[in-house]
Amino acid sequence: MAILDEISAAVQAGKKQDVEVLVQQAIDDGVSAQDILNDGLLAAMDIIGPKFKNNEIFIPEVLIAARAMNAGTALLKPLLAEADTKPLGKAVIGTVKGDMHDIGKNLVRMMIEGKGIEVADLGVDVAPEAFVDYIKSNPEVSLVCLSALLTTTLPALENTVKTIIDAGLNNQVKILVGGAPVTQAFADQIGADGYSPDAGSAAAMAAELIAA
Ligand code: B1M
Repeated sequence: MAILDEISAAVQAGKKQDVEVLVQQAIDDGVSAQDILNDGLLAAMDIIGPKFKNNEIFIPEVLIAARAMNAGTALLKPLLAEADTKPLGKAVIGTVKGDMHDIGKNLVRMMIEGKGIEVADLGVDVAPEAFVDYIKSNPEVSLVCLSALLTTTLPALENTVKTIIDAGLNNQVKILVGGAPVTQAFADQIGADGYSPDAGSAAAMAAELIAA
C-alpha cells in the first residue's frame, strides 16, 4: 500500500512531522493500526538495521529515525489498546543497564497497557537497584518487564533478575524478559518467569503472569 511505503520512507528519513501526518492520514483512511505498525513503521526499522550494521548510516540518523518511529507509534497507541479492558494490575518496565534501545520496550509497554495493565516506565539504562527500589516502594506492582537489545547487555539482564530475586522480591513480582538477543532458554537459565519474542505475545504473557 502506497501510504505504508511513504510512512516507512519518512521514518527512514527521520521526518517526524511527516510521519505524524502520514500515520494520521492512514488511520483516517481506515488502514488498521497493526498494518501501519508492521508494514509502515517497523518495516522502516528492518531497512535501517542492516544499513546501520553495514555502516551506510550512523547513530545520529538512526536516532532521528527512532524518534520519528516513536512519534508514529504514539499515534497508534489508543488504537492498539483493546477496548473494554478493566485494570488487571500494575507493572514496571525498563531497558536494562548499559542499554539505550527503547523502541521495542515502548511497543511492549503500549501493548501491555492495551491489556488494561498500568505500566510505570523507568526508561533506558536502568540499574538493577532502581527496579528493586521501585518494586519495594510500590507494593501493588506484581510484574517486572525487562528489555535488552544487545548481546553485551544480556549479563545486565541476568544481574537484574538476580538482584530482584536476591532482594526477596520474587514473592511480590513475576519477571518477564525479552529483546532481540533473548531466548526462552536464556530466560529459563536466569530464572525469569516468562519470555516473549515480540510485543503482542509479551502483552498476552504479561496478563497471564499477573493473573497467575
Ligand atoms: Co543499536 N544495535 N546500537 N541503536 N540498533 C542493534 C540492536 C543491532 C542489532 C544493530 C546491528 O548491528 N545490526 C546491534 C546489536 C548487535 C548485538 O548486540 N548482537 C546494535 C548495536 C551494536 C548498537 C551500538 C553498540 C552501536 C555503537 O554504538 N557502535 C549502540 C549501543 C548503545 C547502547 O545501547 N548502549 C547502539 C545504538 C543505537 C541507537 C541509539 C542509535 C538506536 C536506539 C534508539 C532507540 O531505541 N531510541 C539503535 C537502533 C535503533 C538499533 C536498531 C537499528 C533497531 C532496534 C529497534 O528499535 N528495532 C537495531 C537493529 C535491528 O534491530 N534491526 C540495533 C525495532 C524494535 C521494535 O524491535 O527492539 O527488537 P526490538 O523489540 C521487539 C522485540 O525484541 C521484543 O518486542 C519488540 C517489538 O516486537 N521485545 C520484547 C523487546 N523488548 C521486549 C521485552 C519483553 C518482551 C519482548 O518483555 C519484557
